[in-house]
Amino acid sequence: MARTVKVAVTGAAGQIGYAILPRLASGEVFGRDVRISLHLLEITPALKALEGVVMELDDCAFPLLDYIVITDQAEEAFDGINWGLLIGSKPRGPGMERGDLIRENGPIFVGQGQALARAAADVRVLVVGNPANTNGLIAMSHGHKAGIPRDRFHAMTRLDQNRAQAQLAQKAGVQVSAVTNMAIWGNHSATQYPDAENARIEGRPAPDVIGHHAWLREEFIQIVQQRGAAVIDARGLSSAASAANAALDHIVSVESATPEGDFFSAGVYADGSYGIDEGLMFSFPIRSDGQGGWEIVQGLELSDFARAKIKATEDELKEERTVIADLLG
Ligand code: NAX
Repeated sequence: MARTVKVAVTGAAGQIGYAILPRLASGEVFGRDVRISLHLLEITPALKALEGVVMELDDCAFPLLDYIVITDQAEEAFDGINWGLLIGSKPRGPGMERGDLIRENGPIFVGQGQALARAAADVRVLVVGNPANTNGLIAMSHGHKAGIPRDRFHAMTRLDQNRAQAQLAQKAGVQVSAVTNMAIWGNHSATQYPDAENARIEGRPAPDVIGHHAWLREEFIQIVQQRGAAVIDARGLSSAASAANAALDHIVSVESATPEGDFFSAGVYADGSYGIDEGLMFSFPIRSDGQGGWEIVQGLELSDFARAKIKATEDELKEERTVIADLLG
C-alpha cells in the first residue's frame, strides 16, 4: 500500500453523505492501492444518526478503509486531511428566500474555512452545500487569509455538467461518453449557463450534430437549470446519488490529467478570465495537469447569446457576494 488519503466529509449523516461514503470507502476514487481514512463532521444532534452510518460502513468490511473519525468539531474533522468535501449545510426552509439561505449558511463556511487553515496544510476543498459558489467564496477567503492557496478551493458544478452531458447524449442518441467539452458557466443555480455551443459530440460541435438550434438555446438550458427542482418534484427529496457521484467525478478530474482537448467544469476563483469580475467563485471550463495544478481554459468562443447568459449568472453571483460581504475574510 503506497499511501493513505484522508478525506473529510461534512454533513456526513445527510442524504449526500449516505450516498458518497460507501463509494469513497470502496477505493473507486483514489485507486485500489490507496488506503482511505474518513473524517466525518456533523452537528451535535446528528451524531447519533452518523453513528448508524458508521456501523453500516463497518458492516461493508471495506478492505481499504483505514479508520473513521466522527466529530462535531470542524478542526478535529479537518486534521491533516487531503480532501475536504464541504457538503453539510442547512436546507432551505418553507418561505425562505435565496438571500435568507445565504445568510443562514454563510457563517458555517467562515468557521470551516478558518478550521481548514488551522488543521490541514495540504488540502483540496470541494464545496457542495448550497449556495455552493458563495459558500465556497466564504470558505476560500478565510482559508486563503490563513495560508491555503486560493486554487485549492472549488465549488461543485460537476452535477450540472453531468446533467448537461446526459441531456445532449439523449438528444443526439449517442453514449454519454461521446459528449465532451461541457462547460458550465457561473453559478450553481437556475442562472447557470450550460454551454452547448462549445460542447462536442463524437469530436464534432454539438450544434452541428444536434441541428436543432432552438432546442439548444431554450429547452436544453432550461432542463439543466431546472433539473434539481424537477428531481425534488418527482422524488420529494433533492438530488443525492447524482450529487455524490458528481463530487467523486470532480475529485477524479482534479487528481488526473484532463484528456487532450477536453475540459471539465468547476466553480473556481475568478481571475479576470473572460472578463468575469475578479473575486467571484465562478464556474469555468478547467483543465487539470494531474499533478495538483489546473487552469481555466482560455480562448473559447462565446456568442452574443452566450455572453448575455454569462452576464446574468455573473450578476447573480455579484449580488450574492454583496449579501455576505461582511462574512468574507
Ligand atoms: P441533508 O439535509 O440531507 O444533509 C445535510 C447535513 O448537513 C445534515 O445531516 C445536517 O445535520 C448537516 N449540517 C448542517 N449544518 C452543518 C454544519 N455546520 N456542519 C456539519 N454538518 C452540518 O442535505 P443533502 O441532501 O445531503 O444536501 C447537502 C447540501 O448539498 C445542501 O446544501 C444541498 O442544497 C446541496 N446540494 C448541492 C448540489 C451541487 O451541485 N452543488 C447538488 C445537490 C444538493 O442539492
